[in-house]
Amino acid sequence: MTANEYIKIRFGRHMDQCTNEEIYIGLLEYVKDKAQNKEIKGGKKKLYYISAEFLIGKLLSNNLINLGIYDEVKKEVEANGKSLAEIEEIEVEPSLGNGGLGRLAACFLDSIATLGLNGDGVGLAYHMGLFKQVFANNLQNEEPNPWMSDHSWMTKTDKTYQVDFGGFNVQSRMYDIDVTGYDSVTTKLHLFDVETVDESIIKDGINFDKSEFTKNLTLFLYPDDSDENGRLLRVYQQYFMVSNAAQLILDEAVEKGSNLYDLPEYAVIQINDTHPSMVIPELVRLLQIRGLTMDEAIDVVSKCTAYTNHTILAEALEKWPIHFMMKAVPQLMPIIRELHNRIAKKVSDPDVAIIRDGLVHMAHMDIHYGISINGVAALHTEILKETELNKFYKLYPEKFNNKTNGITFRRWLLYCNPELASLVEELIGPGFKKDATELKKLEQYMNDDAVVNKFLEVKDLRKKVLKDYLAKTQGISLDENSIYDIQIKRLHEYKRQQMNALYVINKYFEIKEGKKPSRPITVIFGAKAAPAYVIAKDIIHLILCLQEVIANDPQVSPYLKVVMVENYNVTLAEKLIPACDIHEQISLASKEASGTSNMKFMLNGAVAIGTMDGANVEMHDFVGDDNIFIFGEDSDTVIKRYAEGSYVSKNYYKKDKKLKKAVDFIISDKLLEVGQKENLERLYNELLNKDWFMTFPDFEDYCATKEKAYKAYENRLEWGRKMIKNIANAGFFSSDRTIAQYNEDIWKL
Ligand code: 26Y
Repeated sequence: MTANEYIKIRFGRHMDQCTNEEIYIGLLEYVKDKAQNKEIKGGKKKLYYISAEFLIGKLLSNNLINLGIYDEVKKEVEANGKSLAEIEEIEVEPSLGNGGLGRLAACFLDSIATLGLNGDGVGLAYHMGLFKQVFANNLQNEEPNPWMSDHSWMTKTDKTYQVDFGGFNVQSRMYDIDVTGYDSVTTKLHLFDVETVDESIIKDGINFDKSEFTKNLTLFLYPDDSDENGRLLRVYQQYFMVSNAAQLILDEAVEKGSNLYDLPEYAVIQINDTHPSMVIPELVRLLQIRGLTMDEAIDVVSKCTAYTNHTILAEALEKWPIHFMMKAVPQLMPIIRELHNRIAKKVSDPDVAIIRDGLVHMAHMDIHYGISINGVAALHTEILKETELNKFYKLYPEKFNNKTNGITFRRWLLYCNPELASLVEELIGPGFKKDATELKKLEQYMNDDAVVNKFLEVKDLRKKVLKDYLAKTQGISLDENSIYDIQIKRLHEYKRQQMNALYVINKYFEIKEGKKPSRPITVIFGAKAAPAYVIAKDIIHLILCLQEVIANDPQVSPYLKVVMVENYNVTLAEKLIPACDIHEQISLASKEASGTSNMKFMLNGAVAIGTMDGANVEMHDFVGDDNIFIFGEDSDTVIKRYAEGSYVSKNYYKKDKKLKKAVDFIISDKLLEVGQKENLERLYNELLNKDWFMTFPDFEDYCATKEKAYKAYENRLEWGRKMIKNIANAGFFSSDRTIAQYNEDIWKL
C-alpha cells in the first residue's frame, strides 16, 4: 500500500484534500506499520542500553529514510501539492536530553538497529523533557517543553511494573518507540512513565512542587537540583528507570528460557554514565527475591554490566548521600553496603571505596562490579587511565577500553544535507551509505577544481537555506556572503563560549579602529544553560548583549554579526551544521571527553578551530595540520598546571593589553546600557579572579589562529580542498563503527 492509499483509507479523503496535520498523522501511522513489519527476531542474548537521556530528534523523515521510502513518499506528497518540509513542522521534537550524551544514545540506537543487533534502549518518558529556552531582556528564561500528544511515535504497551520507594510505591507503564535501522531491522526504545504524573502542578516557568513525588516523577528531565528536594527527585527518577529496566530484563530472559543463573547469556547492560548505576544493586535485589543467594546474585550481575564514562569533571561524577538513599530507596542500601564491604575487604585504599564519608560513589560501583569501563575518545580514555581513574586502572587494567564516539550518517548527512549526499553519491557511488569509510574515495577529487567548486556551491546553497530558515523561524537575518563561524553545544565554562565572546569583543574594537575584516564574519552561538548554573547564564547574557550592541553599531555591523539562536535543539542543529564554514571546538584541553558535534561538522565540510581535546585529537590525526586549525595548550600542560595550582588569571590580564581591553568591556557603559549590572559584574569577576577553565592563557593563540583561518577561507579553492579532506576522513566517526566495536569487545551479541 502506498502512503497515498493509506491516507485515503484513514481519512476517507485523497491526500490533496487533507490538511498537513492529517497527512502527518497518516504518515506517522503508515511508517509505524512498516517499521513493525521489520521487527527484529530476537536472538538469545540482548543488549539493554540504559540512559537517562535519548535526544532522538524528529523521527518522520529519519524513519522514511531508514525504511527506504523517503523519495517515494516525498514525491507522492509533492504530487498532491503538499510539502514534506511543511508537514515535518507539525512534528514536535521530544527534548529528552541535555546534549552530547543523550544525542549519542540516539545515534547508537540507530546504529544498533542498522547493524541488526539485538538491542533496545531503556529510559524515561519525561512529559516536558528539557526546558524550552526563551530569551527576554537578553536573559535566558525557561519554559515547559511539552511534546507528547495522541499522535506520537510512542506506543502504549500493556507492560506495567510496581516500583517501591521508601514509604510509597508507583505503578509504571512502558511506552515503546520503534527504532528503524537503515535498510535493516526495527528495534525498540522503551520509555517508562507513571500514570499519576500531574502536569497541572507546574507553575510559572518550570517551577513545580518538588515534594509530591508521585505527581512529578517523570515531569521533567533533570529538574533543577540546586536544592535537597530536587536532588532527591533525581534519585527517585534514576531508581524508577533502573527498577523498570531490571524487571524488564529479568522477565525477558525468563521468557526466553533463562534460569537466571545463566542471565549473562541472555542480557548485557550498558550503563550510560552513572545515572543508571543503581541497576546493579537493583538486579542483585530482584535476583534474591527470585531465589538466588546474595553470593550467586552478585556473581551473576557482575557478568552483565558495562559502564561508559562521559566526563572527567569531578563534579559530574555522581555521589549520593547515604541519608538520601535511605529515604528514597532503603531496600538498596543493605545491598550497596554488601557490595562495598566485599571490596573493602580486598582493597583498603579509601579512594576506590564504594562508600566513603557518607557518600555512595556510583562510578566506583560500576567499575568494581562491571565487565568493562570505557572512555569515549582516545585521549579521554588515556586520561581516565593515567589520572582520574588510575587507581582503578591498576586494579583492573583488562576492564578499561576506549570506544571513540560516533554519529549516525543517516541523520547527519543523508537527511540533513541531501545536496551534499547526492554530490558525494554522484562522485563515488552509493556505497558510503552502508560503509562510511568509502568516503575516503573523495580524496581523489581534491585537485579537480571543477569538483571542488561543486562542494563550495553546495555549501553556499546550505548557507542560503539556513538564512531563510532563521529569517522565517526566529526573525534573524544573516548575510550569506559572510563567514559562518558556529559554536553550538551546552553552555559550560569548560567549553569556553566565553573565550569566543572575548574574541568577538576584540574584533569589535579592531573594526572600530578601522581594521576591517576582508569579509564579514557571522559568529553564531546556540546553547542552553542549566537553570541553576549561574555563570553559564551570565555568559548567555553577555553574548546576547554583544549581539544587541553590535547590531546597533553602524560602524561595526556591516562586518561583524553575533547571533545567538533561541532554544538550540536537534532540529536547529540539522540546519546549522550543513551551513557552517568554521566550527568552534575550543574546550580547555583535557576537559571535553569527546565532543560529537565536531564529527557532524566535519562530515558536512566545515573546518574546525580547535584545541587538542577529545575527539579533535583523532580528527587532527586524520586530516593533518593543514585541514584543521589547532591552537592552545595541550592536555599535559593543563593537567600539570591544575596539579601545581599555580594559575593566576590576573597575571595574564595585566600582561596582555588586548585581553584586558576585551575583559573590561564586559562591564563597560556600552554593555551596561543593554545588560544587567549584576550579571555582567559577576562574570567579569569570575574571569578576573578565577577563570577556572583557563581562557586567558589560550586567548592570544586563539585570536591569531582565527585570523589564520579567516585568511585561509579567502582562497576559495584551497578552502574547498580542506572541506573535501574533512568529509573524506569522517568515515571513522560513523556510529556504525563505534557500535561494531562495542559489540565486538563488550556485548558479544
Ligand atoms: C549528573 C548530571 C547533572 C549530568 C547530566 C548530564 C551529568 C552529565 C550530563 C551529560 C553529560 C554529557 O553530555 N557529556 C558529553 O557526552 C558526550 C558523549 O560521549 C561527549 O561527546 C561530550 O564530550 C560530553 O561532554
